[in-house]
Order: sequence, then structure tokens, then C-alpha cells
Amino acid sequence: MPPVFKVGVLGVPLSKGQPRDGTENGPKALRNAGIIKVLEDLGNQVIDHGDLQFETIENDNPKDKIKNPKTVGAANKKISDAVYSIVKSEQLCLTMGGDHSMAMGSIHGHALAEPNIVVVWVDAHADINTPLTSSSGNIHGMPLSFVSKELEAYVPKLKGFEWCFPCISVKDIVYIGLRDVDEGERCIIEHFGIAHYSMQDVDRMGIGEVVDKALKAVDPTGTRPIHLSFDVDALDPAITPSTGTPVAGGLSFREGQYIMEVLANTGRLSVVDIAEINTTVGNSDVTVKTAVEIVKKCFGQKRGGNFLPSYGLPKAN
Ligand code: NNH
Ligand code: MN
Ligand code: MN
Ligand code: MN
Repeated sequence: MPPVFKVGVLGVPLSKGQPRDGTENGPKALRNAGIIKVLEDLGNQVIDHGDLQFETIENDNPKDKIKNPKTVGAANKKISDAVYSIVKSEQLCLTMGGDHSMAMGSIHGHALAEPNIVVVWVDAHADINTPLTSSSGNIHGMPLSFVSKELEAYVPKLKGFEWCFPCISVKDIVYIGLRDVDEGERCIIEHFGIAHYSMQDVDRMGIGEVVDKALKAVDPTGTRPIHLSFDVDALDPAITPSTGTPVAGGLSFREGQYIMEVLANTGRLSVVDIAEINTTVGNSDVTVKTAVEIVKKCFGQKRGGNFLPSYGLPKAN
């Protein structure tokens, strides 16, 4: 039997966590590419929750270096509430971003509904800068610092984020695909011993061993609900060029699919974020196509073929 999921789809048209316009079109691009039908054709029951609507708050001046703090804070509160209720209603939640600051709300809502989650962060970047270590001031480089308990003492209280209390441990995070990590982030990874598998590890061990080790690192018993946060810039820019901060030397199409298939096979995927498609960076067709193929693998499509028990094998006579 192919796995059949009750999938709750949520569009998260967010762009203020980073400097470029275009990430807000991610949900529309995925919808236009037929994502809902693709998921249904795999046998899943799909509940489309539509796209969240975010307001741009007036006079949202940078707080120290942090850009658009109130707008991003308010948007993530909405994301948290929506993801919370989707998870509570027992749907496997697909959040279609949107810039990656969305993961702050998504993880927060998920953790409130399912206190025992682990986070698999597939990204070229670690996105665990604090407002004090970030040199860009872009919140999409910081979501993990806001939700991690051990970092509470390092994250200043900011207006707009009062709702966001730390809800996971850094011990619950594992990275795959890293190849562009800032100094402060590297310090955090070392200091707190956060599990991480960089592209060098993928080169050395191969994706099979990396994914095995990554899952064992955060969840040795293989029992915990999984939050997958997938930044399309984890993949090689050859296959996902339309993203704000492409980094050469990324995961191949096959490696990306493999991660998804293994996570789907655990049966414990609970929330999947797909982030950082930017439709205004070049022609986004290739990127969107790649993203749809990758997302499919989280929701039951197997490269080895899906067995349909209802298929009647035609007899010769
Ligand atoms: N680390 C950089 C920053 O904090 C870049 C983050 N950019 C991303 N993250 N695309 O996935 O600004
Ligand atoms: Mn990234
Ligand atoms: Mn290491
Ligand atoms: Mn990211």
C-alpha cells in the first residue's frame, strides 16, 4: 500500500525576513504548478487551508540591525497559530513559503501541538544566528535561535516576538547540506554540540549514511514526530537557481529526493516547510519543478514505483 496521508496545505507568502521581493510568490508558484493535484494523485486526502495574509506594519524600522522586526514577528505569530491547529487536527502539514523566517512560527506552532518534535534542517545555511551574531540583520538567518531553549539568554527580547517562547532544545536539531555557515553560527554549533552533516560529510559518507546518522543523532529510538524544514538553497543552484542566496556545490536532485523518501518512510513526518523559492530570481520554472518533485517524495511517491492493491493485472485470456 502506498502511504496515504491527510495533508493540510498552508501557503505562507512571506518575504520580509530577507531583503528581496519574490519569496512571497512561492505559494502561488507551487499552486500553479499543480501541487494540490499532485498530492491528491498520490492518494492523499488534501485539505487546502489557503494562503495566510500578512500585513506590512508601518514604520517598521530596524531594531539595531534587525530588519522588519514587527512585520516578521506578527507574520510568524499567524504561522504558529495556523500550524498549531493543522497539526492538532491530525493533518500532515505542508507549509509553502515564503522566506525561511517562517520556520520560527512553523516550529513554534508544531512544538505547541506536539511537544516531542525533532527538527531536520536541510539548508546550505544554519539559520541560527542570534540578532546579535547576524551581520545581515535578515531574520531568515535566525529562526532557530528564537525557538531554541539553550539560546534564550543570547536572544534579546524584541517587540513583535513576545508570543515566541523557546520550545525546542538545540539537541533536537540536525542539519543536512550545510556549506555556508557564519562565524557566530559555527560557534553556536560547536558550543552546544548541535548535530550537523555538511556537504563535506555528504561527499565523504554518501547521502545514505548521512541520513541514517542524522536521524539517529536526534532520535535514536525512532519514535519522535519530525519537523522537516527544507530550504531550496540546500539543493545545487543548477536545479534550484531561483533563490535569494544560492551557494554552489549543493545537494543533487537524487540526494534531495533520497532525504525525502527516507523521511516519508519513517511515517513520522508531521510538518514539512518548503522555503526560499524566489520567483523573481531568473526564470523560476526549473526551481518550481524541482521543488514539486522533491515535495512529492515526502508525501508518498516512491522512485521504485507505488504499489496499488486495486490494480488488476490483465490476464491474457
Ligand atoms: N547566514 C546568512 C544570514 O544570516 C544567510 C542566511 N541566508 C539564507 N539562509 N538563505 O537559509 O544572513
Ligand atoms: Mn539557505
Ligand atoms: Mn563537524
Ligand atoms: Mn534557510
